[in-house]
Amino acid sequence: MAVYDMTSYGSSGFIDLRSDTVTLPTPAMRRAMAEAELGDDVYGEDPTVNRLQEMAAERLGKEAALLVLSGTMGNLVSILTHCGRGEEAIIGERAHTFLNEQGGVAALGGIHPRTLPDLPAGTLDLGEIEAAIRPDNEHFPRTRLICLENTHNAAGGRVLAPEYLSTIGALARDYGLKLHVDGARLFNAAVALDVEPRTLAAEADSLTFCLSKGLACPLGSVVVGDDDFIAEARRNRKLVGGGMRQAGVFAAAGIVALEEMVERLAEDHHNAHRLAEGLADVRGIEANPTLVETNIVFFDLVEEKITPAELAARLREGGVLISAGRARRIRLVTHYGIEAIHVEQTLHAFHRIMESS
Ligand code: TLP
Repeated sequence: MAVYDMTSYGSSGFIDLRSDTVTLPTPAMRRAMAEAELGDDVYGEDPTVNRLQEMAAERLGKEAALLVLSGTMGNLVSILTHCGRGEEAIIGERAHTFLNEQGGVAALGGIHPRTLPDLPAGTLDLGEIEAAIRPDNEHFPRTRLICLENTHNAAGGRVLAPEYLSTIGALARDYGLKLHVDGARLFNAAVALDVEPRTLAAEADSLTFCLSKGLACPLGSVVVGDDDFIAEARRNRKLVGGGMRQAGVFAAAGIVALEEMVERLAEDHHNAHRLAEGLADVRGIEANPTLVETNIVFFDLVEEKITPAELAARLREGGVLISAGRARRIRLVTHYGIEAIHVEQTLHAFHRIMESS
């Protein structure tokens, strides 16, 4: 059920499937933002930020939490906190932190990423991780960290289950390593698996989740961990310019998100599944609905007479926005702002374009 009024939702008027980052704050968020009690958060005195951090720590089953500006900042600050210069982090070669964060951990932290192939389910192979852990030898960087992503964006929003996370957590402990989870869409994973978010955070020494994706806040992510980790992460947040003052203006939206926006993610997952099902019937397109676990759908444009850019341009004329570069594998994302009717309209536009090409 929609909790917003489409006439006042967004300004583009498009069915925007480029990302769940395009979501706009709900009316309740806007009200909470306008009315938020504020203070200087560098002094730790913003009551709204403090409340959001307490709620987040509690929901994720950790001692403490830290509000940051973005998922990228949350991952950077976390990895800087775990690893020193010249130390190594094991990470998937299609992980957002490796692919899409400008190599910030190397550029700003001198941290050496050791990449491994991500498996189709968004996991890293246990044996490959173990083989990548460096022995103590002066030739090698020291391995400090394993990074996972849940849900895994480039794998198509696949979820990492608690059993897998336990196995990797145990491996990390055996070797004295830390585990960081990029949980930009952790709440999508929790809803899809029907588990408490804390179950998916239990093995992580640090975890970042985003408020500004499916949860529809205008900005913000939260890092959770134990008290010592968060104290150090707070220093690193300041180092990268992320010390904020009256940040309660957007933390207030985060509180509404945690209270009101989590359960409705199931609707996005349902819409994504229906979208993939419909796309599987479109000529010139291959899609597999059985792989859709959350709000991300990938499809392959196998019809060679049309390029991804042409498809995007023609969909745009039909009122649908998608992100398409050169790759014939294209991502669509459902979110607060996409209703069942928009999925049907999108499928209609696909049929029209592909059947005339
Ligand atoms: N992902 C964005 C783009 O950067 C690709 C998107 O549209 O999906 N971790 C994961 C798994 C992400 O998907 C993203 C954003 C981030 C971290 C970074 O979050 P922000 O954009 O808040 O820095």
